[in-house]
Amino acid sequence: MHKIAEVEVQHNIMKANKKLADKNQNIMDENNVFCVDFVGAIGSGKTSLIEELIENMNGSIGVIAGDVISKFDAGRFEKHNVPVVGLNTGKECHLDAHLVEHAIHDMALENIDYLFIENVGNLICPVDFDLGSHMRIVVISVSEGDDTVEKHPLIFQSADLVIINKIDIADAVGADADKMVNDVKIINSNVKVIKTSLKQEKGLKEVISAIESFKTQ
Ligand SMILES: Nc1nc2c(ncn2[C@@H]2O[C@H](COP(=O)(O)OP(=O)(O)OP(=O)(O)O)[C@@H](O)[C@H]2O)c(=O)[nH]1
Ligand SMILES: [Mg+2]
Repeated sequence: MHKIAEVEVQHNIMKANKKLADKNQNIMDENNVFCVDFVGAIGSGKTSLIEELIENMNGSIGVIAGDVISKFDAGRFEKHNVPVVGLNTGKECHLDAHLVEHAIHDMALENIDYLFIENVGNLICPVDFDLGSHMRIVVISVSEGDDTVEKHPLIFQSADLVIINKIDIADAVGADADKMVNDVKIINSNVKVIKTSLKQEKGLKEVISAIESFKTQ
């Protein structure tokens, strides 16, 4: 009995979240804003990637920086002179559509072309929580180990683009980045996978083209 009740509550939460996510996407569509949700492992390079995109993409970008308690990432984005809304989740390990709804009210959507949302670093909790974004990018790095994809298949099923970052240190950590690419393809054969080194500026142009072409699809 206890288990059935749990399943029902979870089902209702997901239904309510999806309704709010659809509402968020409508607001973004009305303002011609293309929204990307960046999820991925802790420390894999989500903030670094968004910082590079801010500096190198055409179009104006606003950022929602999700974090558990700190304001570190929001502070990093502010240094690039873009509008930033910080979102603290407290004990929660992911953003949800309700939190994002509050953040988009604080963002001047009419002044931006792209809204980038950095989710809390985690490969498990964000899987089912649609935020209303048009595209989800999953960022992992070789330093999590080259079995990361096999261990966390669900997040890769939800991805529109997968980035395997820090290839500059693959040998040092004994990781095979090509194995990680193959593992993603087994889980989600249609998704594009790009290997990057944000430290050595490798793969960034490919990421920008992938976002731009997804936007025009
Ligand atoms: N060697 C190497 N280090 C990188 C690369 N990209 C990012 N880093 C470093 O990895 C660390 C974490 O990068 P962040 O961009 O803060 O990662 P994050 O995913 O935003 O981290 P959280 O928000 O804490 O989950 C920083 O010290 C970066 O300088 C890369 O391509 N190669
Ligand atoms: Mg970050």
